[in-house]
Amino acid sequence: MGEERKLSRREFLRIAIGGAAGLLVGGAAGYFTGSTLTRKVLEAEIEDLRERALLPAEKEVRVYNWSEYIHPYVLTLFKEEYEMETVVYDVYESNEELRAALAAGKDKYYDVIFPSDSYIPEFVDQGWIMELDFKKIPNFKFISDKFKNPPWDPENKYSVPYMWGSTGIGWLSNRIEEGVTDWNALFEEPYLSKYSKKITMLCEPADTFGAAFKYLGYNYNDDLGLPHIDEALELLKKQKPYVLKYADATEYIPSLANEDFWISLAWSGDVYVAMEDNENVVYTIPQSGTNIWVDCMCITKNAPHPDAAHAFINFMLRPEVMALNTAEVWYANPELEASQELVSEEILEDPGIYPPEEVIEKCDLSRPYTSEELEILSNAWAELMAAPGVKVWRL
Ligand code: N2P
Repeated sequence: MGEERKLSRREFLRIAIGGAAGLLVGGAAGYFTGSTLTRKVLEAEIEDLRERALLPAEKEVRVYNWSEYIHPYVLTLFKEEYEMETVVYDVYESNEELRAALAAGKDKYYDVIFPSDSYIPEFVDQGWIMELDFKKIPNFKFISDKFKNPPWDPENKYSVPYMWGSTGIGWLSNRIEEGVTDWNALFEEPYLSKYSKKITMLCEPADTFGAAFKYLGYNYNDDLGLPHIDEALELLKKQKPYVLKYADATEYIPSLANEDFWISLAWSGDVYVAMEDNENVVYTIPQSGTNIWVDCMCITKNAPHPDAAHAFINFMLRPEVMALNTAEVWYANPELEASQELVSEEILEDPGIYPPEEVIEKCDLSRPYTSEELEILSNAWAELMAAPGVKVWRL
């Protein structure tokens, strides 16, 4: 499966990109072969979008996104089509890293950022993100209704959804003989002793604690109050001696693929990226459920290039661009009607990427965190990091 998947995907991307300056017209029409859309329909739609494209006077945009979260060619396309002189694109690994950067003044440097759902209210409170001008984002109409007015931005003023997914377990089928079906694989024997120092958790505090909450039978997005936070901290401290690392995507994608990590708490699409290089990599949504999250696009309140930032978000919402990004990063996008016929069946039908209703029902959807909760989480995380156990001795 791995080799076949790899070839067909690479082939597809080659075709999609082949159109070069023809954007997703010539090239993507090849990619979309087999879909119900004809080339003509697609061309007409793209022309229509082009006509209404709002060309900003600003010639630069600075984007700060998660690692492994865009098709790189999308940046080239944007730069060409919007006649940008400079597109700065930097990456981070967690919401905590993003928060720290903004707190250190990077809100005055970057234009577009991609916070996760739960963090948006705090970013508004801190004055880090602006109210969006939806007149400049006409492509918002492509977002499915179920992703509009979410609990973390009830009037849809500050954010636009980008990709959604789950937090689950990436593991190696050739190494873990018992297989992995649920959270016990991260917290119980025989897994801990047998796979000691082959287990990794996420560098994102909310996810590592969320996994512990879920294993303990609480909501993944527990209210972060006592006594649950202490219980989760105790569990994570006990687990820590068996943990190799609290890893980020830049680490766990290659390390699952090269079999340095055997069981990793990880984000769905990233594990599929690792699968491209190793067919033993598996992604499992734990049977007892997990978190379904939505990452969003926002513009910093002090953005140096607000018009270019709006144009960039609008460009990212084009169904063709959404589909191209989904094909690259293996995450589901929120344009369930508009972009789905452009997404390959292989992705649409994969329950680890677009989970079926009965799986989603067992999961906890993200909810907004208050600043106080984030403070509690950050203290608990600091205590976990200070606890003994993670050092690996090598001769
Ligand atoms: C991208 C990971 C983003 C998912 N590599 C985290 N919400």
